[in-house]
Amino acid sequence: MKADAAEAIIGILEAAEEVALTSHVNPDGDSIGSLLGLSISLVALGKRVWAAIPGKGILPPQYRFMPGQDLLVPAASFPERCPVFVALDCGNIERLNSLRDKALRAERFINIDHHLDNTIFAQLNLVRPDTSSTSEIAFELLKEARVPLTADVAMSFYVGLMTDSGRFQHDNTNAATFRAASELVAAGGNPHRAAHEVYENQSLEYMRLIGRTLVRAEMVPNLELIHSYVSQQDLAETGAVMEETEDLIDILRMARGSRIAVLLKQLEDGQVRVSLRSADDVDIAWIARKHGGGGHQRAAGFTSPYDHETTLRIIEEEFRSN
Ligand SMILES: [Mn+2]
Repeated sequence: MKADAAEAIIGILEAAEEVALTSHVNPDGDSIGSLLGLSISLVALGKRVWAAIPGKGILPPQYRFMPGQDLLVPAASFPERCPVFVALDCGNIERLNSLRDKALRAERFINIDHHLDNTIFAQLNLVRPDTSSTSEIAFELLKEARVPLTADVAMSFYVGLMTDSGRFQHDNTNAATFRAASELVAAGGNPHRAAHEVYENQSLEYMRLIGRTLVRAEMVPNLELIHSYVSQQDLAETGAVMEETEDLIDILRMARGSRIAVLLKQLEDGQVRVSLRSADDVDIAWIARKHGGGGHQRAAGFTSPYDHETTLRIIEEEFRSN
């Protein structure tokens, strides 16, 4: 851990009486896990905490078992000028969505993240791309501050590690990830419950959506690229909600012969959210960056103003000309 940034952040959090914390818009398990784990800890230390998911503020259904979610408040209820504002798992400031301006107005603006392409947008930036997850960084931070780890906090961070490491299978998983996971489980994190709630407790509506998405999947053999899409009509007809589709891309990318997976999700406003995954040595982050998004070398995304067919054509062209 970058000692100076971590130390400075610990000092600020220890001194603070009020802290605002946020995940990124359309939050994943790591963003939520780090948000809830830190929020529970700060409340236990007697701080006034504002914790929110920016944008629509919806906690995805597969995370509704998580401790600390009663601490979540609407993003709009954040004070105009927060004494301390902590952005979690946000690679760039746009990920703060509706909370961007309040973050910039905060007296102290802190960025805790593990994305390689983090734009270092805050006053204090603790960015560790060598770490499995933001939850792992938050866990290390609390350890360094000698804050006691409760079972609820351990469970929150464990969910972050589990989801961002792809159940300890992605290439960001190393001995340090398992050491952190081991400590979290020893402190009360429950691996069986976490896996069951997040991965094996899907709605039948979402399972039907998975079916549709796989039925229409297509392979572009010369690019070793598999793609599919989800439309608003699919959501309406199956009854699934977009927030529960986080792992859909990981099902798509299992197909033999694919080294790149592209999932296009039509948003309510007609824009298309693009998720990209790749295998081995294929870097896909550059495409996401080029189109205003970001992410990791093998897991990235961006939002496209075009429909899914045009967006797919653009992506294929990028790979062909690269
Ligand atoms: Mn993350």
